[in-house]
Amino acid sequence: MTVALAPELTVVDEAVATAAHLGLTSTPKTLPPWLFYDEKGSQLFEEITALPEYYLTRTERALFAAHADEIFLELIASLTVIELGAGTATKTGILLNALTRFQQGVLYQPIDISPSALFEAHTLEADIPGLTVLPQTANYITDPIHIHREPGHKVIALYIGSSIGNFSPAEARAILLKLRAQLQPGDALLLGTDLAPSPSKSVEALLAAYDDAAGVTASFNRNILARLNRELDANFDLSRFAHRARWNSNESRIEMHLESTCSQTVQIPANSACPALTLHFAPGETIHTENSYKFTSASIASLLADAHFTPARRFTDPANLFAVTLAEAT
Ligand code: AVI
Repeated sequence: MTVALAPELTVVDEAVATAAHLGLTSTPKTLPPWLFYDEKGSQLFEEITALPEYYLTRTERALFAAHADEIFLELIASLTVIELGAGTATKTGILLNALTRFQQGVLYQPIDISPSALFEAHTLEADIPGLTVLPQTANYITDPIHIHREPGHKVIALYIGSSIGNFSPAEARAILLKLRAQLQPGDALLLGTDLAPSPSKSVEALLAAYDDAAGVTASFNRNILARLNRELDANFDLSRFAHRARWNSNESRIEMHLESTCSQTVQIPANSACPALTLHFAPGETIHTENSYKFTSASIASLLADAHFTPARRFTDPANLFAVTLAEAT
């Protein structure tokens, strides 16, 4: 007698499997950008931040170095600091260092989904005398945010690094509204945003930041498929997907895509979360992997107003590449 065996299902991270299934069965095909950030992708992103073409990180860092004192003097209050999506918090050290010169003892609460990034953020405590780090492992989009407010302190929430740019306008508004619900009038938000092209910022420079000569961003983009091969046993041939960065002027965003260079079929076997999937790609068909929105002073102001914040100070570099906005919760 032969016994029919059910096909063996691999046990996978269900969020990864479900997101891949949903995105790759959509028309046009998409993958959500949070899938970039496995261990390899996080390493590649760190490399991106040091690339000559990727001006965002170093420009924001320079703005912090130049204006940290003004930011804290503007607020004239004892402050408790929280940070959404803190990551390893390397740039934040500049701000925290400055704040410890204005007040005795600073409580810093980094919130991030990655425990290993928060471990790194915790090491700031050893470098900055007077700093106490209280990390919170949470997804600030889906999980509740808990703020520990010291008595008599205002809260300053940091949302920097242009992280807000990776969300649609509706999602960005929802994130800020959720944050605002945890704040009191008079609390503050420091928001880092990348800026739209202007007479001093060309579309070419913007595109180069997302398509660098060394090909690190291309590897970062393709790593999303490598991750699906590793974790879901998919059989994407990475050499058959070209990295594409496009400027979408109607939406004011850089889009990253992976373009199929030929007609091809890719399999994702059945797993504990999803049935098997056979994907067909036409030559030139793309998987849309990321949006990175670019702002103007008007679009920053209207995003803040929608979430009940009023801009108080705006800091930009001479070429208007990047903006750091200090806003007050109203
Ligand atoms: C994390 N985020 C702000 C980056 C950005 O610029 O949108 C992600 C990135 N994608 C390609 N290069 C960097």
